[in-house]
Amino acid sequence: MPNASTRPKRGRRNRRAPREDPARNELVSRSLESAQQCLFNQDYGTAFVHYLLVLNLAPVLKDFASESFRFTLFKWADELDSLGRIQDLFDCYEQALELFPTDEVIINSMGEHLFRMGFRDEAAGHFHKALKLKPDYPEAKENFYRVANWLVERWHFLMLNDRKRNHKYQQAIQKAVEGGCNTVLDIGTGTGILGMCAKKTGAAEVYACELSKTMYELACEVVTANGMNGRIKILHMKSLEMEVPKDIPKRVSLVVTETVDAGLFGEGIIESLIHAWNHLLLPPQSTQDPSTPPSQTGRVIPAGATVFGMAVQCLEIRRHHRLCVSEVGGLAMAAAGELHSPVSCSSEDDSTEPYTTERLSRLPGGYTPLTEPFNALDIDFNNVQELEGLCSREVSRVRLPVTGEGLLDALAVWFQLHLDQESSLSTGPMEDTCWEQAIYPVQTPHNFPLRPGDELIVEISCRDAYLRLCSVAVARDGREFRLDDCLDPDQPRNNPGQSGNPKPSLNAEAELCSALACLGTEQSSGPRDYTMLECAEMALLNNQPYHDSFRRALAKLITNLKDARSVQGPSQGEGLEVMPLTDPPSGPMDPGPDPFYVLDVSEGFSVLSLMAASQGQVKAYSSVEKTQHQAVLRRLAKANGVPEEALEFWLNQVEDEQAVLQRPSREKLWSAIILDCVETCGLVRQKLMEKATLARCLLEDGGQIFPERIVLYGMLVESDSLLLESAVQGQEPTLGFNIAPFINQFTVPVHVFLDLSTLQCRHLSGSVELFILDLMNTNANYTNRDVKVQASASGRVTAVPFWYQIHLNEEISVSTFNQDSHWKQAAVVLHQPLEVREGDWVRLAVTLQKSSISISACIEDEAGETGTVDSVRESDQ
Ligand code: 44T
Repeated sequence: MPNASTRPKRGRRNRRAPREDPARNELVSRSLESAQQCLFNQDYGTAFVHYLLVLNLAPVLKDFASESFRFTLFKWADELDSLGRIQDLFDCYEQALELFPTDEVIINSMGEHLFRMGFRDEAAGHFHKALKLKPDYPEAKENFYRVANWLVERWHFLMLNDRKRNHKYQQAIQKAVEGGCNTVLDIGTGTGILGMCAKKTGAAEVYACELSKTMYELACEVVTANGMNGRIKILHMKSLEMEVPKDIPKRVSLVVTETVDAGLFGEGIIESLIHAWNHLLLPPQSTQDPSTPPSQTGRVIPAGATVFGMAVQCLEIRRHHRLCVSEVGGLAMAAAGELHSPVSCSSEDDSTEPYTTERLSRLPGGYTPLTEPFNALDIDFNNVQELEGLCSREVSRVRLPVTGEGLLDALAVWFQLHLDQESSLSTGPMEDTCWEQAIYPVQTPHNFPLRPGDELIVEISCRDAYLRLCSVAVARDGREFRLDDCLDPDQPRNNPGQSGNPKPSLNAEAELCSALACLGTEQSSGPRDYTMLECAEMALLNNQPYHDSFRRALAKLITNLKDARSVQGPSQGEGLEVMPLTDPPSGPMDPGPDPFYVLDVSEGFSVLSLMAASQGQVKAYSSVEKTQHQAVLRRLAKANGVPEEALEFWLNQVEDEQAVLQRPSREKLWSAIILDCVETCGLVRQKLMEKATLARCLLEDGGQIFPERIVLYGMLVESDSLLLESAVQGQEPTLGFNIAPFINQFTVPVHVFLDLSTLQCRHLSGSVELFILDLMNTNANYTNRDVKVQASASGRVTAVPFWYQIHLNEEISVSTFNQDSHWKQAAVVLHQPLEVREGDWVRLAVTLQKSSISISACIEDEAGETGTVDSVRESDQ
């Protein structure tokens, strides 16, 4: 295979013996022929080698062969990928890029492979490069926007826009530096802001470390742009890897850090500070000898934190973490067994997180406090013994008086960060803060209503450096009822006398009885068996209107198809009660009517295939992949009287070569194909239209794709909060530093995972149809559309949130914007706000390229025409 080292020689030979070399020409043309033949035979590996040879020997053919070469490369790369030959895969891309160094398609595709393999930074670099080469290249744009969110998380913008927070940190640092702490280390510097504060206030030496490559590079750019290059030493490493004198010459007198997440410890601050105290900081000020000057002692900003918790009832949290319905789309759910979200503080399972995060004040439907906020923990970051002892501390139990009535859905947690003795920041739900709160959901499947007079017993511990809060029991009428069966029953209790009594009191009310019927008191059988569903999968399963719509639409289709068959005359075995659910070519035993074939290609866990199978005379194919999820569907099938053979998991058969393509075989085609068209985040699924085109070719006459059509709706809004998380706002420098232009390179125009019902915004128009995607007739689709919308109020249009009406058939549709939805909404944030007056007509130019939407907005003049340059106020994204 030619490689870089052979090229100079080729170059020299080319000069001496150019084109007419007949032997070479012969080789080129034979290789080209072989390449084409191999391509035709789908032998991509050999085709690729031939193409490499051809194009290295005859670069003039590059234009002619580039398309086939790329095609071959991508096919071969996919094969190498599935074979796990990762090094070979990247070698192929390197070779391809030697031939086509500025080919944005190859660069972008290599980025996609890198991304899939978890090399996000490198992937982002490729997408960025592809985009620079071709700024309107939709795939690269979409990819870059997707990774930008990962690389520079949105909270960076929120934090930099939070002036109160910036000033408090600045003041605390200034006071410490002026008080004598003159050597500083900024752990997790992000954009470099706290390190720059320390330098500006006169610290002699400032060091900063940052583990993210993108953020490290950004910090270097920012520090240079602010004239501090060489005056702050930035290291691309995790603080835990830093050593004195290898990375910094000597121990520092001040560590500043904001490596805290909504749950305080999730960014590893405990570990980082223990390490810093042991290896990077000067010894702390001793209480015996408080006269040691600050320059010779160590301290940390923030100095400590107080963690608060509160029990809440919240339907929105509940429906994302546990099953709330007993029936879904006509299927009884009891047989599903226990279903959990992957958020659990009691589980030992590595795939679970102890908490998730939400901004409580913006949760749709709100929340009801069931207890007063309680103090869960106090921690002193300047006391290394306390930090070290945290994880070995006994589990502490607190008894909280219940003050509100309702179901216990979660413990919400927030904290006060004490920057120093005088100043602190709070992340509480009642504050005007950009912070989210940590949510520890309760996953017990029982509905146990708490009421004033009860006591909630919560255990607080610190394991794997995470703070864990677990509601374990409720005390009522002198008895304790366990909430968490996952506790080890063999472990001694603090008060075995009470909780050891297995019998609940006899005078309990009906409500309590039913709740207790399923509540183990002490006879818990140890860790229960449960199946894990992602939060969005859980919310989907709880979405009854969605499943009911599908049930009706499927029933209607099957009825129509049955009618059509009866008009066409009886087919083999028609009318028999028993349906044959063996594969169609199953031979002479096949007595019943042909089943209808339904394929569900939804991503993740979906019961739609089972719902289809439960219609009778249907053979359904599910795309559910996880063995545990398949087991749930099998259990549900059995319990709901669906014959085992009526439901198949086609992904199980992929290895069985052609199995997928053969089904349904004979002349049969699919009666229905269910496509999962909108992602939970609020975007159209990638490659949806390609899938629809393919699906349409596989349908029988009268068959249907679900959904058949999607209509995109949007509205004009003025939302400052969307702006705050999309870019550093305003012309003013951040704390006097020039940061915005650098971080704002990572601004993305489309925001996802929004809750439009609670988004802080003013509506400046009603909702308007933006776009139609016709899945049954993909040729009818367009990529651009101009939409006129009239402003219903004056204001600044900063964004166009959008959502979908998903039409299953002519009559039945579901919206991605309603309170039961498992979907969130998305919004295009305009590059520049557009001033509108009530009654103005705004023209939105909507583009949907691939699955990425872009919208630009401008005012139309009174005649309804787009105005002249002067009269048009224009904004695009
Ligand atoms: N998010 C807050 C968490 N790092 C902030 O790479 C608040 C979330 C949030 N570098 C909504 C609102 C808000 N050594 O760039 C990151 C990270 C880096 C380290 C070197 C270490 N030991 C670490 C640990 C982390 O520090 C930076 C900041 S972490 C802050 C997390 C507005 N949602």
